Amino acid sequence: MNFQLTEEHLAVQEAAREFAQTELLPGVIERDEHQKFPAEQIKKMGELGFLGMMVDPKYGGGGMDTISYVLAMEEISKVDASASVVMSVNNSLVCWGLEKYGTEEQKQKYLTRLATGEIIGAFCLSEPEAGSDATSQRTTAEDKGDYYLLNGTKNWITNGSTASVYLVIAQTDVAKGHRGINALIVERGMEGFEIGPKENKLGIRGSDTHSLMFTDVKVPKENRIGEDGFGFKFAMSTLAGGRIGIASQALGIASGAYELAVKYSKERKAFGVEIAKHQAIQFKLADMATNIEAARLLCLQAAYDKDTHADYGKSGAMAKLFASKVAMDTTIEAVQVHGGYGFVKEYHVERLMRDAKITQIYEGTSEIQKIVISRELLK
Ligand code: COS
Repeated sequence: MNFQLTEEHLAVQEAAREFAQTELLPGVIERDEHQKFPAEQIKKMGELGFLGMMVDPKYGGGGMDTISYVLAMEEISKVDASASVVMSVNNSLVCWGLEKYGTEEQKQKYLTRLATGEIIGAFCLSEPEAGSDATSQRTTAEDKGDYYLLNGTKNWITNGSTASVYLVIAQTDVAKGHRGINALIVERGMEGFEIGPKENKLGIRGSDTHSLMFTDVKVPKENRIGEDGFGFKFAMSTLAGGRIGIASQALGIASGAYELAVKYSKERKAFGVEIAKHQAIQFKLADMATNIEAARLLCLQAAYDKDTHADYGKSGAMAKLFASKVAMDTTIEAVQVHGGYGFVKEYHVERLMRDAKITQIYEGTSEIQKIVISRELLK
């Protein structure tokens, strides 16, 4: 076993840290408050290669491994989880899904621009009545010969109004159940495709979350990903990797809050000494650091499994389940360490606490992760 990061890994980590501190930190509080999408920052992230990190360079990507991606996600998420969810969706759901399962034409047409961040993508599975129960798709993609007629509504779609390319999961043949589901590439601007109002969220408020409506949208057959009926497996397989991204996001939210708590506890005095000298604070920091280290190891394990072509369904689900709990627990404690200052926006930890919650919900709730893990255990 070798726990040593390579020179390349350390360089990626440093570049992400530098970017987060210099480009994302200024304005993060205001973007959260006003629900402002970090458009300029996302553009720069694309230019720096953070939006297509693992994509083959021949399609415009960085050709990096999943470990690099985890390290970068942690650094970006320490500061701005609204930016890191864009990064996670574009890298692990959209780019990875297209590179793994798309045709050469689809890759040339879409992946090359998505990997460089020239455009960003969205992944559209959730519906008003299909979140965890992902096979219950009400959105239909009726087979009309050389095109699909797409009708339905998708909910809570990250990059909802900023994406140019949407991977949409829809039911073609109800009788075939999950084997009758397809994944279609839908372009922004296709006739009948409407973007609904922006969600007013508890956390990741800078990210752009919308419902989407499709009314008789004609999607050409060549925009289907994989064979007819492959859509559900496409979604499951893609989400398995997506969970490593969200686990790393949760890890970053936790480590960001922890670093702020350490800093504050060395500055703030109570009863004549820095609060870091009180055991009540020391024990909190010890718990936070231990949990974060364990979450980081689970994230890196899942990334390593993916990079070595081992099965990463279970390790990715474990990483997400654990890291998202650590994010929640750590941010709550970081607010506590900050006392009254933790409750106001200027100190960042209340935002991180609000941001943490979504990591236990999206890309499979914690309860879904337990289903995935226990099924693997009992196979
Ligand atoms: N990769 C590839 N295929 C997979 C897979 C994976 N990781 N997981 C499941 N599949 C396949 C199965 O092999 C099965 O195919 P066959 O019937 O041809 O063998 C098919 O998908 C259905 O799998 P399963 O029977 O396990 O489906 P269930 O309906 O029991 O659902 C859960 C399984 C609950 C795990 C799934 O619905 C799920 O992950 N739900 C959460 C979805 C989610 O993350 N929603 C959030 C929205 S995105 S923000």
